[in-house]
This record gives sequence, C-alpha cells and structure tokens, in this order.
Amino acid sequence: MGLSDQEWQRVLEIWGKVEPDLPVHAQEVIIRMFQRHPETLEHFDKFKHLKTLDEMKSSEELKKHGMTVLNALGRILKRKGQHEAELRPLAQTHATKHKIPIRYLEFISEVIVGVIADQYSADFGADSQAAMRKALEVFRNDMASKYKEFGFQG
Ligand code: HNN
Repeated sequence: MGLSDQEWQRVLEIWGKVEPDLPVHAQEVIIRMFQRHPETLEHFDKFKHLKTLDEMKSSEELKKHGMTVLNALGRILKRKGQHEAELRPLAQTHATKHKIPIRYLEFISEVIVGVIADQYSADFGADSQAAMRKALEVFRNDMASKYKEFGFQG
C-alpha cells in the first residue's frame, strides 16, 4: 500500500516543478473542482456567491484558499507517508467542522493530476502520474481512517 522510495522520489520531483508556480496552479485546481463538482462549492460560505468562471477567476479569496490547500498538501507529500502530525488537525476540522466527504478528496485528487498533466506533460509521464495517484490515495486513506476516529463516516 505504501510507496517505494523511487515512487516518492517521482512524486517529489514533479511537485518540485509545480511549486514555483503554485499560485497559478492552486487557483486552477480550485476553479476546476468548483466547476466540475459544484456541490463542493456549497461547503464554502465565502465562495457560494461565485456564479461564473469570471467571478471565480477574479476572486482573491479563492486564490488565497487554493494556496492554503496546495501548501498543506505539499507539506504532507514531503513527509513521504510519515504525515501523522500534519494530517491529524486537518482531518479533525474537515471531519467535524467542514464535514468534507472523502469523495471530495477524490475529486480534488483527480483535478490535481489533471492540472499537472496539462501543464507539465513532458515531466509527468505514466510512472510519475501513477506515483502521484498512489500518494494521493495514501493521503485519502489516512484521512478516512482519521475521520472514523472523529466519528465521521466521510
Ligand atoms: O483546518 C482548517 O479549517 C484550516 C483552513 C483549511 C486548511 C489549512 C481548510 C479548509 C476550510 C476552512 C477555510 C477557512 O476557514 O478559511 C474549509 C471550509 N478547507 C475547507 C473545505 C473544504 C475542503 Mn480544506 N483542504 N483546508 C485546509 C487545508 C487543506 C486541504 N478542503 C479540502 C477539500 C478537498 C475540500 C472540499 C471542497 C482540502 C484538501 C484536499 C486539503 C489538502 C490537504
């Protein structure tokens, strides 16, 4: 279930390429998630009013939130699975306060892989993609087991 050293290396190599442009990609990830899965938008009092793509694109709050999410994810990936300290507080708020189903974590995982594939096709071959998917799956599985500890079925 865990990733090999080589798989983690692939994950962190591509993440290292994505990171310098994180603000741009973070905005794209959040917008794609909201557009493809409008139910995710409903969880945010601060974004529910955004109706059109243009409104989403011009929201500074949305950009800021994208950075919060992707920075948190980056910190988790860099722990190469040893992410208990990073995951626990996030799982707690997302389970008990925000009530974010695991399904939404799957949505954003697919979107992240898609955005990277669009922007970094030359550096994101089949092996890297597979490694990134696996890392995101580990993240989701560990979130799901923490959710249960917090009494949320996800
Ligand atoms: O834990 C917290 O509440 C701190 C803010 C935060 C962080 C660090 C949130 C967050 C909030 C609170 C926003 C605020 O108050 O400004 C909300 C309402 N999230 C959500 C809701 C949905 C959501 Mn997430 N998050 N988050 C993080 C960090 C990371 C993070 N969140 C995620 C998804 C997929 C969704 C469903 C639409 C999400 C992911 C995947 C990650 C990366 C680990």
